[in-house]
Amino acid sequence: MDQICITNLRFFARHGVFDFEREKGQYFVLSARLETDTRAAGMSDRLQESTSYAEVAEFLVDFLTQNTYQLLEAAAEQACRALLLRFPRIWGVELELKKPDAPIDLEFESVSVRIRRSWHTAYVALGSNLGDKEGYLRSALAGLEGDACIRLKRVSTLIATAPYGGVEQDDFLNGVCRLETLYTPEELLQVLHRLEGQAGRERKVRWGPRTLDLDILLYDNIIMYTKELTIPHADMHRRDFVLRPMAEIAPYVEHPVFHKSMLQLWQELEGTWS
Ligand code: A4P
Ligand code: MG
Repeated sequence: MDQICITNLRFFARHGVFDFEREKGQYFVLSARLETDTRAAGMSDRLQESTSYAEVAEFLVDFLTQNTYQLLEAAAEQACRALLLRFPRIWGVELELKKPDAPIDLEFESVSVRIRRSWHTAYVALGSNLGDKEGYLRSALAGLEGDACIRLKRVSTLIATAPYGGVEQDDFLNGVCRLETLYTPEELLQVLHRLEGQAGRERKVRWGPRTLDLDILLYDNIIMYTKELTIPHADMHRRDFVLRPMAEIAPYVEHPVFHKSMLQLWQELEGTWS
């Protein structure tokens, strides 16, 4: 992706673990690479189609002088988050925060923390088969939309589906959505669990009836398998109630393990792929 770079911006602030650092303050030096698409501005020569580096520089300095952190790690983390929330054209940022006068009794040029943070694209499956099914799904979507670190981009048609998995139960209402998020997969899962909790979800029977089930299907192109999380969702390629709505909103998105598009996986499941 294209980059707009700000190099060695110097400002006075009060970050540090020691009391004297927070009382006296010291100079910090910041560099940022803003990941954004500059093509439109490059062709039109209009600032409205880009992000003003002056505005970004002022925003970062204001943020880092108005807030105080013990650690460079925290200052960098929070500054990246604030920046990505404030400037919608910036997809990612690499930020280095240097402390040239860090309290170390040795000769050195500076110490620094450098991190890269960005938005991520995730697909989430929604399901309900108890009570006001549509109401539960709509409030879950509203909950996602209301979270500052999530941008809900697209929601599939909600479809009624027969229960899958061998447990005798009421029909489900299912759908999927595409979102952009600043959360890691683990943090996103926590948000989903919180929304399930708000819908009064009780975990009694595996694959059994539930007011609300929210599963992460895909998260960028990552493949992960931990005690907490399997991404891509381990069973998505066998589920019509996932692949049908995915084929609607993301037909050409590729499954990172099988290297097949959502449309192809769905057609294969239906037996119509030729
Ligand atoms: N977990 C691992 N990977 C993921 C992931 N990618 N996304 C872990 C979300 N969670 C993931 O889930 C148990 C644990 O799975 C989580 O704590 C998380 O750490 P759960 O929702 O608490 O338990 P569950 O309902 O027993 O399992 P699960 O896997 O959510 O159920 P399923 O597989 O989603 O099946 N039929 C139709 N037609 N439509 C449905 O929506 N849903 C189910 C539930 C069965 N049959 C259905 C439907
Ligand atoms: Mg689940």
